[in-house]
Amino acid sequence: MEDVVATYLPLCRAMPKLELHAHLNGSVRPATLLYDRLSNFGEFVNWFGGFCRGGVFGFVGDVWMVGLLRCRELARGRGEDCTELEDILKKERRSLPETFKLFGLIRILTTDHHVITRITREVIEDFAAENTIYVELRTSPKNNPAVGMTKRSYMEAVKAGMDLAAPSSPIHVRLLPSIDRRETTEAAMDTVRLACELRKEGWDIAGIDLSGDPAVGEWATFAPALRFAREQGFPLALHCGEVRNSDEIRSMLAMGPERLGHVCCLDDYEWEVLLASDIPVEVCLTSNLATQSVPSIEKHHLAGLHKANHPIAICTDDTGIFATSLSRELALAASCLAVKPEEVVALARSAIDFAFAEIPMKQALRQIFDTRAQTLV
Ligand code: 6MZ
Repeated sequence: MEDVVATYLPLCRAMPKLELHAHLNGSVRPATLLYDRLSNFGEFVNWFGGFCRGGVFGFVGDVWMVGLLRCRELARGRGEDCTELEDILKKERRSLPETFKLFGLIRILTTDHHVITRITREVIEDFAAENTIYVELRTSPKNNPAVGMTKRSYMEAVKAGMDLAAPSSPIHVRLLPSIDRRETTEAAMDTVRLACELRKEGWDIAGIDLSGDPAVGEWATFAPALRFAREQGFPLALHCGEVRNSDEIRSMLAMGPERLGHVCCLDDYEWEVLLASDIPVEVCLTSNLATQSVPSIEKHHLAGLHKANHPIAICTDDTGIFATSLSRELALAASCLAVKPEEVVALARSAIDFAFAEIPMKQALRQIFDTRAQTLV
């Protein structure tokens, strides 16, 4: 399989792409989490360049560096956690509970506003570097009184990272605030209220996501916030069926969200309802394999969705923790489906149809996509 993936990779790297399912903290560079020498040196050069240029750049560089030093302090102060983090990161496959343990460990290192700004910038730069032209970046706004963080200040730190990345990264980035399944109804409502406020202030909020450990939380807890989000005009992207939970899967299908993520563990009836619904599915192959939500790539439901002509978008989920990229996910999908190069391009292009964007933005994306893809196949 890897040989076949390799044959598709050059095309998939060169192709313009859209990412519709990427979690900020799951897409963090492992080098940034673990602070290897290269990354520190790169950051130093970055800072020094800014310092020498002086003015605003110097100031931004200084702020950055202070954040970085505090980060290192965090990593050093939690040596034990970092070792565990490194060990879990090294594994090619890990169960869902282990994956969520990993998210908890990452969270310990990414509490600071400066770190959130830095990882946002890096994640955007990484997507832009592989020719991604549009990304809907999800993240759950977090309160953390210990560092004076509120859900709003968390989102402002994310926005600062977007602004820093913007001059060097030709990519359209939009935000999808996430409701975390661990949250109470009130906390989930707070996230939707914040999304409303930010949108009113002119932020580009694409919609609302529901994510988090699928073993935690009840549909009845977050459904009111999802309904409220919908009343406010936000499209919904729900993580669905990462584990067997028939009541929840059926409630989600009945709600008819604008997109569903994963849909790995549906029974025959739910599968039929999904196919009849035409709800686009965000397919995250490496993630599903790594977390053992599917038994093997050969048994992944991507082939079934494709055969049924069901709308799909190939996505990464968490590039950092699953050591993947959007190019690789598309190459993997192309290998599974054994499609021709022009069909791979069509698959990537079809994500425009399922983006949470208005018609003019979709038209602009099609134009950019077609201009950049015309010489490829
Ligand atoms: C469910 C996931 C996920 O929000 O802190 N997250 N939720 N299933 C998945 N597939 C394996 N991958 C990521 O990003 C990290 C958070 O995104 C959710 C989890 O809640 C994780 O803690 P943010 O930026």
